[in-house]
Amino acid sequence: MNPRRILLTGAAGRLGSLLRHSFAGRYQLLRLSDIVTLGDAGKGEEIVPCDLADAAAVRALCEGVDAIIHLGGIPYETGWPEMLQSNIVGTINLYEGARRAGVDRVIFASSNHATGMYPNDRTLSGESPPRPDSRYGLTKAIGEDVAALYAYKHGIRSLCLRIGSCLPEPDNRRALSTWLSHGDFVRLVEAGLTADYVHEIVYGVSRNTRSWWDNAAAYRLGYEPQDDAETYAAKVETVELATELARSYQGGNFVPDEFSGRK
Ligand code: NAI
Ligand code: 15L
Repeated sequence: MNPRRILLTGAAGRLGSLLRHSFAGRYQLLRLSDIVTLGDAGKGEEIVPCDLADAAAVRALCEGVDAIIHLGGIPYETGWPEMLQSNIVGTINLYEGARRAGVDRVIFASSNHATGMYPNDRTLSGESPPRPDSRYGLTKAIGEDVAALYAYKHGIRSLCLRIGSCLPEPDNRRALSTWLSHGDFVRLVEAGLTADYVHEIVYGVSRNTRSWWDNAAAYRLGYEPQDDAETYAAKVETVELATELARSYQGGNFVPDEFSGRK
């Protein structure tokens, strides 16, 4: 299926702006939503401001689209109340809105921080159970389960992307493993918009030589990454994270923050 009407949440953010730019003029409708300002609507765009924590508003937001790319939420560690509202309640509202509106598919921006407490010498896949490194990572693990509920019980195709580090270039040694180039991010979302699946969890990562993640499931969906962080190795290999804990676990700097466990 080729969706024609797409809702993009978190559209004002870093990744949302990237997709807005890449998708401009390519779909019958690109509905852009965020709690912060999005500027003027371009051709084929519709701007619908919305707080994801507002169930009624999210229900209306989901009406009349075929596919949703759900990027909206807080992308860093903060307190429970904010995490609960924007990331957990927000994602539940989004899937419930999608169900009521009969939306075909949702692509959910999960994060590598859902599995950040695995050490760097482990190779993971989308089937690896969560080991969140933070409240933030836990909200993403919960989002993956919300996606499973609505996929298997309500028939909404759900693709969860455990995104690594989506940056113009890798900026440190860790990112040589976790980098997702901007071009590959767009390619991964494009694959998710057309592929056939029920519920899949894959990593959002480029074809990095040093990747910690086996992304065969994403390749089966048609994702063909074209970039490898190794191209930048000479530039960033010596740029190390500050602590031993951050260097040892996949979650990097999220791990030492508030850490009180076994070293
Ligand atoms: P961002 O912070 O630039 O964009 C997120 C957007 O969500 C913001 O524009 C914000 O206003 C909006 N938002 C926050 N709370 C909201 C609410 N209650 N209602 C409506 N909108 C709300 O973050 P970025 O980097 O673009 O990330 C997009 C998504 O991808 C996030 O869900 C993030 O957790 C995930 N992700 C991003 C990674 C990256 O490398 N940038 C890595 C892993 C996951
Ligand atoms: C994330 O989930 C964050 O949203 C992003 O800002 C980066 O920290 C990224 O993970 C990462 O792990 O590099």
